[in-house]
Amino acid sequence: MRPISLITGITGQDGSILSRLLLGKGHKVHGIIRRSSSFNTNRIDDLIESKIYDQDFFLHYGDLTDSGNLDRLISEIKPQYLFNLGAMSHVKVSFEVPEYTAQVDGIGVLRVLDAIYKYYPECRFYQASTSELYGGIPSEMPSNGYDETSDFHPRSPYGAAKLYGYWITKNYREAYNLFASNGILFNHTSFYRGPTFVSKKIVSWCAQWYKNNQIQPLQLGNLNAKRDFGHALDFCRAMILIMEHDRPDDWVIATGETHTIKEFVNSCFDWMNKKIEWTGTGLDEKGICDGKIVVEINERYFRPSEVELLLGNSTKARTILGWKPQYDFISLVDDMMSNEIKNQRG
Ligand code: NAP
Ligand code: G4F
Repeated sequence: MRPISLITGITGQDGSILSRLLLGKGHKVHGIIRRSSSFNTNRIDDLIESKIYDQDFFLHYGDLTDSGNLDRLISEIKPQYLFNLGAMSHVKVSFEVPEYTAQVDGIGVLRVLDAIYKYYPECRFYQASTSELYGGIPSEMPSNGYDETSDFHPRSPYGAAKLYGYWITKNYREAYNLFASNGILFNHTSFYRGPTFVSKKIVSWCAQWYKNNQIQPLQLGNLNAKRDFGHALDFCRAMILIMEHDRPDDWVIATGETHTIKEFVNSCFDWMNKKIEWTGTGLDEKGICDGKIVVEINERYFRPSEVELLLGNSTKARTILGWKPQYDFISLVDDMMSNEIKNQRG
């Protein structure tokens, strides 16, 4: 019998990458998509248009705010693996829709777990937990980076909602003996990243500027925040290892390197063989290239409370699961820049 997986958030960056990895391992893959007034399946359209659609790859309408729908899907599909990737995943936006974020990213996790408990407790459950749980206050970060034993201090409605998701996952594991694991993943990105996340925003601006340097300067917020940036393909491989492990647990997945947003910009310019120079401070800071302003600061991208510094320590996953990333920071930027330029040309 082929394994059956169900993915919430299948239309997102990770859902679209994970689907392909699972199909490649022989799984039948089911996904939950939201009804939208315009198409939201662009990352999986090739699968929908292929001959595996409705054979090995299935889509169902649903929403993490609708427990009746989740109950029905889980009781009918009876998945061996459920990857809960669906979320309102934008940290800045969560300050504007905090209650909705709590409903989807917090209570939504409970809805899925409770449906599994009631209708198919054999199902293994993966929760998309996040480094945003830690809060990234530099004085609070352990010197080797955050690991599974570090304290939490969420700094956004998104982080607080995800904290509930983390704990309810652990609680259903302890209370009901479900196979329920948390992957505490640090920032991972790719060509498939949503356009409003900083890595994709920088890469897509650079690819346009590479073709036509008449475009308006890139507007960014806090250039000094540091992130442990990894490649989404490496991180989705980790999700599968977490689910295939012999027992449920909590796992930090991170590269172990941290870089400022400014370093990300610099690396993209290096990739284009261009030199960017920085002048000014605060809101007046600017990036200059070939005598022109290419980067400006816009305070609309600042957050009411910022996560300044994230560095992960994934020793446990590396030792026990045998996971290790194949991409480092430079090869990540190279992969994103080359794919972006190829795509914009094409
Ligand atoms: P993403 O690209 O923003 O995808 C989010 C997915 O969730 C989309 O498919 C979205 O559907 C779906 N979704 C949103 N609201 C929903 C709702 N109410 N009901 C059902 N589905 C809903 O995010 P991602 O980068 O792939 O991340 C996947 C998961 O990992 C998220 O839970 C995120 O919070 C978490 N995470 C991400 C990172 C990272 O760096 N990427 C790190 C740690 C944790 P639409 O396409 O219709 O909007
Ligand atoms: O790209 P970001 O919006 O990602 P952030 O906040 O790290 O969150 C992502 O990673 C988390 C895991 O660490 C996930 F849980 C979450 O779902 C999401 O995938 O911002 C990164 C940093 C922030 O410090 C932000 O203030 O970049 C800074 N930044 C500077 N200028 C900007 C911008 N962020 C965005 N989105 N847009 C800017 O113009």
